[in-house]
Amino acid sequence: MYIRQNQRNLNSAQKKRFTAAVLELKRNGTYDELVRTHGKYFVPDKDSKLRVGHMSPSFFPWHRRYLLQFERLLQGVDPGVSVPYWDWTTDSSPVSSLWAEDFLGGTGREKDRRVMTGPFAYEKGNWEITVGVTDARFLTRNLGRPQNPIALPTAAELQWALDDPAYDTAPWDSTAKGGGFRNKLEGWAAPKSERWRNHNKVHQWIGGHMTGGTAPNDPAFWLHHAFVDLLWDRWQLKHPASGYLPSAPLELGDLQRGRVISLDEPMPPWNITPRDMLSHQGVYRYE
Ligand SMILES: [Cu+2]
Repeated sequence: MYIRQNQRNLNSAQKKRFTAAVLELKRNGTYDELVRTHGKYFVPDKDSKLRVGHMSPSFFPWHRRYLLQFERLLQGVDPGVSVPYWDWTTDSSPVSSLWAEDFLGGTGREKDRRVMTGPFAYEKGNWEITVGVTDARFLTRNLGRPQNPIALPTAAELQWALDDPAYDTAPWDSTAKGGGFRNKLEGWAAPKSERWRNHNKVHQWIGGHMTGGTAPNDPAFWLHHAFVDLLWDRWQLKHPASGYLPSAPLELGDLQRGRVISLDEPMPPWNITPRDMLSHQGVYRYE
């Protein structure tokens, strides 16, 4: 049992150990394997394929398993490291300590969004983008999107998702606008005036690599998704009578049959079901 800490409480030695372990995974090639996995399972709901990681109920359990894989690799490098979480409702500024030189580095420069500071700056020589490359091989960010400003989700916006007692609702995709905690927190359910909510809005606020299927190219991905993972706990605590849905494979004739994962079906690429991921007790806890 280990602890996942709020990133704002890490001391400089802990930040150093985390980023050093991440850089080692990059160096030995396993980091880019992880990025490839995320890209491969980034299936939008206009495709009629299985959606396991996004726009579907298994968004939470799939990412929980994915983060655990990353964390096990980190701990293979340094057993004292775990994934910190970033509470974006409180650390909501582009100048918060998260984005400092000694941790993730800051926003990209204006010209080409290239991250110039911190351990993942291209110039440091340790962070070349190799998966999902468009043209440039440097990490890009555009924190807060100054030319078309976007704010991080507020506590009230987050609460709106947490208050929904239904885990998810048909049609179990990005259009499940009637409600459901999953779609409200993943962030597709939004009023017309606003395109993004919660989790999706955070990806947009960071910008650059974080806005695409190979978002884990930016190590900020893990801290963001650790908070999303914590929020799943918070929702479970608030709604003890609610559970993962759909609880059984969808009926014959349902257009989403074969495209979403129900409670006891395995989530590729692993032989792990949502039920296996409902709790992380005994493995880690949030502090
Ligand atoms: Cu995400």
